[in-house]
Amino acid sequence: MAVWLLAASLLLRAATAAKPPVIIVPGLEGSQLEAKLDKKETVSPFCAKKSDWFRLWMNVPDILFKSKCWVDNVRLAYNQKNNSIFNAPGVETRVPYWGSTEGFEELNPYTPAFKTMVQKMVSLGLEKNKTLRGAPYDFRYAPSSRVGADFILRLKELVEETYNSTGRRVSLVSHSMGCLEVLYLLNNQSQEWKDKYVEKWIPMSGPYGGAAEPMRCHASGDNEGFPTVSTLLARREQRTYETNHWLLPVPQYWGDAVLVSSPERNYTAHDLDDFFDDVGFPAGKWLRRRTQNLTSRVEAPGVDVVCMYSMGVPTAESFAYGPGGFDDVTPTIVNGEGDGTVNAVSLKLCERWTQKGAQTRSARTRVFSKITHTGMVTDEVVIQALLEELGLTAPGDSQLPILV
Ligand SMILES: *[C@@H]1O[C@H](CO)[C@@H](O)[C@H](O)[C@H]1NC(C)=O
Ligand SMILES: *[C@@H]1O[C@H](CO)[C@@H](O)[C@H](O)[C@H]1NC(C)=O
Ligand SMILES: *[C@@H]1O[C@H](CO)[C@@H](O)[C@H](O)[C@H]1NC(C)=O
Ligand SMILES: *[C@@H]1O[C@H](CO)[C@@H](O)[C@H](O)[C@H]1NC(C)=O
Ligand SMILES: *[C@@H]1O[C@H](CO)[C@@H](O)[C@H](O)[C@H]1NC(C)=O
Ligand SMILES: CC(=O)N[C@H]1CO[C@H](CO)[C@@H](O)[C@@H]1O
Repeated sequence: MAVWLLAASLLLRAATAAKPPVIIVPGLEGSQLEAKLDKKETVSPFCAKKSDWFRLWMNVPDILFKSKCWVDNVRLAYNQKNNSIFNAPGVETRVPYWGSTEGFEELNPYTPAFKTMVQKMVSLGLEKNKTLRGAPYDFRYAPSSRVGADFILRLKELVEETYNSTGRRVSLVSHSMGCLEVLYLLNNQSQEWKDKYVEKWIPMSGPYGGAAEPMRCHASGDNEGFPTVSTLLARREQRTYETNHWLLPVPQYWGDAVLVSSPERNYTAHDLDDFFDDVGFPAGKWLRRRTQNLTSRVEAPGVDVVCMYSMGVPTAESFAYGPGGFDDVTPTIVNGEGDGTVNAVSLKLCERWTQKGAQTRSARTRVFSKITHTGMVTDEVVIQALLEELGLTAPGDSQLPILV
């Protein structure tokens, strides 16, 4: 029996040694963030001025019961004069668990995210911190800022380091905005680099051409279901995220679709400057310019790619406002096709990588039905497909135990 087990475990090792290591890159609001405070002033006498490191994202009690303080800690500050973006005064932040999946398996003990996916990968022989790595990041910043650009550099180093330590090319798995981060990295590397280091990329639910939802965030705010947070307060936070500008609808793909309407005006993706003026946030014009050209061409990644996304979930595509303006109001939502968060027009853009001549390495898509945007990282069928694509299980193997 013991000999059997030993033989089996040696076999398993031999089998997994041959499998490429994996790096996971999560999406917007998908990594834990920590903060440390030393503030001169606060928005309310009940907010802490000073504190040691604590969990900022995702801290549900703070979001619910100290919303004002929380928003004033998590928001970014934009200086239009020198076009720079940074944390709110007196707030220092950090992203825990670099290189590991620890910081996004769950966002707090009640909000699991990549946990099931990671557990499956480990059960199939990947080893945490060795052949299974993670790239958590401060999702508020896009690569157009120093913080966001540093993340891209570190991600590149993590790919190289993982390749160096395993002797194998790396497979990248990304979700949602993580797909834009990886696309930005790959588009910025030489073909030699990609051929040397990257085995395969599996982007899941990528918003390649943006989404309609950020329009709502910038117009009136979205409290994302937190009942004690007013939309006005949520808007104060959401408008300042550099990434909520990166995720705006890209004009060349949205055409004349009306994204926001008011009794006075219809706004399409071509009218974003007027939109920002009219909703009372002119700085948005300059924030958008920072991020506008980062990934908007949706250039082929130049690595073997299997683009996964889902359709068939009603997805907000247009927000209608009444005569009361944009402050403290809830718009009427018109739904369209998509995954519940990202619109079809944007998800489907990766199809162009599969066209003849788009890239020399292989490109395919796998389209799922009626699985929500976040459901894509937890759904059993999707995870099974992912494990197959990573070469961790054979197609149709899901029901068989790996060993006895
Ligand atoms: C921009 O100005 C702010 C002060 O208003 C300063 O803290 C920041 O360092 C400046 N950024 C750059 C890149 O110069
Ligand atoms: C992996 O690394 C993280 C961060 O350094 C650490 O917290 C975690 O315990 C490590 N996990 C394993 C299984 O070694
Ligand atoms: C990986 O190894 C190469 C060649 O030895 C070296 O140049 C590079 O700096 C290493 N990269 C990392 C991130 O360790
Ligand atoms: C907005 O577009 C709709 C058609 O999509 C049109 O009926 C309406 O008159 C337009 N509103 C304004 C203010 O132009
Ligand atoms: C982005 O690219 C477009 C088209 O090439 C160009 O017209 C525009 O000036 C660029 N914007 C910025 C801010 O660089
Ligand atoms: C291959 C490539 O495009 N490299 C560029 C990546 O980005 C850095 C910094 O913006 C440039 O200096 C490189 O030329």
